[in-house]
Amino acid sequence: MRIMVTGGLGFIGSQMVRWILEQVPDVDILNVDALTYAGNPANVEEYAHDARYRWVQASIADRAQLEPWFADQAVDAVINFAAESHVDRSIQSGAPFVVTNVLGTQVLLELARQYHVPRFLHVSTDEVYGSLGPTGQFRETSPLEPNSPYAASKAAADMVVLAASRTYQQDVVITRCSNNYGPYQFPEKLIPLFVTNGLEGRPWPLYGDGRNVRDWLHVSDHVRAIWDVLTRGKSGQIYNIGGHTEKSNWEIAEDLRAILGLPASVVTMVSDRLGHDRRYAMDAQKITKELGWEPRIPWQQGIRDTVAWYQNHEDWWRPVKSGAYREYYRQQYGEGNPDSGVRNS
Ligand code: NAD
Ligand code: TDX
Repeated sequence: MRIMVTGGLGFIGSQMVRWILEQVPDVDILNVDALTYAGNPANVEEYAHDARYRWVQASIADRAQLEPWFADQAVDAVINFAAESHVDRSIQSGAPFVVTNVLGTQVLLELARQYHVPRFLHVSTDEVYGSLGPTGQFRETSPLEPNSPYAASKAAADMVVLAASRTYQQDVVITRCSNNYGPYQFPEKLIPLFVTNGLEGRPWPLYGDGRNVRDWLHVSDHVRAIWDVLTRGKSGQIYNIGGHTEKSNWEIAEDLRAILGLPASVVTMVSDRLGHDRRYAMDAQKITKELGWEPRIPWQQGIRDTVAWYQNHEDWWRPVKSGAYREYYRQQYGEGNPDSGVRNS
């Protein structure tokens, strides 16, 4: 079986590549990744010389670059992770989000249809549903009410995918997951930013009043859910994935402070993110009832292991934070997409 994974040099995509190569017999992977600022070949370096793995540097929005890979290889399934994924960057500059997340998904879908790929799994997010008040949960039938430019581009992509199912009966499935955490997450996102800042003796910028709530899931539970949906999900369906672990950003900071042994003064309240969604919470009963999936890694264990991973992998995150890794790969391969240049400190 040949699986095309897009965005497989990023945080979740690289975990998917690893999971498949470790768990699934007789499989090979074509990793289509443009190598933007968020893509890092070091995330899957143990497979660089594995005959079952191949990385193709291409943008999913570039039909001419992509088509030969569909034409030459019999692809059995596409898993589409490739995206511009950071909300703060989308607030600075939305156009790359529309190009990759919307146009890229459309181009990929068309090629998958043209070359008769039996299944297309699109990786979406809870952010497409918008923001909740203090109670309630998102269901698969909840309306799409995205607020950030990032979330709007992801919601548009979901519409494009569902339209392909309804118009052409293309075999597609969509997963919508809550916030992920774990190893190899780019240190612009809350948890790796705070952990690595803590290790560097730098402050933790907490947006607004720090009471915004997210539902956290370990990345390895997410990729196992994606595999379950890819192999056993019903065509044309959407599956919510969640961790049953709602935490305010303030609570996350408290948990990380306790693990790292840092004083309360590390937290610096800063101005709020524009249009900051207040709360996300997922009702994931459908995937549990239909496919038997449930999260396995409890928060307390997952977050301790994650902090330990960053403590033990300074060789990974220091070059990422300094930008040195980008210079190295840019010299070797060039770069797929322009970087909007936004940096967290
Ligand atoms: P990431 O930013 O870590 O990785 C994105 C990858 O996509 C990078 O390797 C990048 O080089 C690649 N890429 C970007 N533009 C591309 C293009 N035009 N063509 C080919 N490759 C391109 O993102 P992530 O956190 O791993 O998220 C992966 C997917 O999961 C995204 O679709 C995101 O919306 C979704 N998601 C993420 C979370 C989360 O908490 N991180 C939660 C739910 C859903
Ligand atoms: O420095 C920070 N300070 C802070 O208070 C950062 C980077 C974030 N935050 C807050 C904003 C959010 O309420 O922490 C929360 C989490 O922020 P992010 O890590 O940027 O994630 P979020 O905006 O929730 O989006 C993530 O989950 C859904 C992923 O980045 C998306 O790709 C995914 O779709």
